Amino acid sequence: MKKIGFMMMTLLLLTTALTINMVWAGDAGSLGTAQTIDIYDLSTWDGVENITDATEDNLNQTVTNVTDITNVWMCNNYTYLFVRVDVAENFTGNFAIQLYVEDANGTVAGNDTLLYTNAPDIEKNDINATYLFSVWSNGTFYRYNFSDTEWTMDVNLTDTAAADFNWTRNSFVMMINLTLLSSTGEIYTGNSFKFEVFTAFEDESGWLVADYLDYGTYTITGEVIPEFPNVFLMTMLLFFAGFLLAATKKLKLFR
Ligand SMILES: [Ca+2]
Ligand SMILES: [Ca+2]
Repeated sequence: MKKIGFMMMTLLLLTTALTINMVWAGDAGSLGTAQTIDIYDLSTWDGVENITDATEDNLNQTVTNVTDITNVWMCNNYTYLFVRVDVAENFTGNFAIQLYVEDANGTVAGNDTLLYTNAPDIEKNDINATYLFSVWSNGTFYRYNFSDTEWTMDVNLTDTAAADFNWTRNSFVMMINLTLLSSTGEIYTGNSFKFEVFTAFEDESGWLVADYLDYGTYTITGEVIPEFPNVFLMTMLLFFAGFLLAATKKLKLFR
């Protein structure tokens, strides 16, 4: 009897160990939290999970820790995806924060090409990225899509309500309308996509990738774009009202 107990205990421990180790190479983790963020208030991130990136793993060592990613946070509410990138030191100089994502609708294939490829140790993206959201320290914010053989700017997000960003010391926050993540413009709870976050820095040779968070997976969580259910509800109510009217007429309740 003792033997069986011991065997079961060993099996349980083995299973636990295997489960913990079942993270594929490159996969940094999974996120999915429904929460509304004020991009100007970091305390609104309380309770949101994040993924830790190694410190001092900057690919280009001439670049300071300004671009050394330490933590990546992600959550969504019914309209926006919120992304927060923490770095080791206060952002200064010319930098870029870049979010590569797969099509949240899962229909349009992307590519593993990077916009900035001249970093010494990285040539390719781990994921099949369809969209790239890039913000530069000069205030420009663009969405790119991968068409044919290259990344093409397709939406200028700089002065639109569809997206916004803010950075405070070493935390960078961006918000992106959920429809911008999907090739059909439609997105639902449970849709998931792989993402990667890169930081880039400009020196005399041009833009260089400085650090990246190897891919993670994000799952859209909570109620999404409530305009759709409301329209559905209104239609159903109208239909029901019409049905009631027809029924009462037929029953000659109205004379
Ligand atoms: Ca890092
Ligand atoms: Ca890294």
